[in-house]
Amino acid sequence: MIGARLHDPAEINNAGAAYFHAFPADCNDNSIADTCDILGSTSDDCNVNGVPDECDVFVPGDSDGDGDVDLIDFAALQTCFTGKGPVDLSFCCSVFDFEPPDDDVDLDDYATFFALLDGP
Ligand SMILES: [Ca+2]
Ligand SMILES: [Ca+2]
Ligand SMILES: [Ca+2]
Ligand SMILES: [Ca+2]
Repeated sequence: MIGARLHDPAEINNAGAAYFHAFPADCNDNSIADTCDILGSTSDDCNVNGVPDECDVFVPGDSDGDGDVDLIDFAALQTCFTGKGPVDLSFCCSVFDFEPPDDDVDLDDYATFFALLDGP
């Protein structure tokens, strides 16, 4: 907070000013606003939720982080499908590399995904 008293030599009204500057969200504590992390490519945001992906908490199979495993996630799985790896998976695609993770999204992962599918 920065404050400045009004010019009030007689100190009649004892007025002042206060300014509050809220620091923008910085979930990864790198002293760069998260929106700047994403815009400047310091951080990826593969699920386009405005939160750097390293701060997102992903559930296996839930690529968009909305709490379900549905056909939207299935569409994402299809774009992530690699066949037998290992390959360098993006953060969003790594949610489809089910246990035991082996750095690919292949038919084994595909089968596990369908066991988790619970949404429309
Ligand atoms: Ca940040
Ligand atoms: Ca994100
Ligand atoms: Ca989902
Ligand atoms: Ca895999």
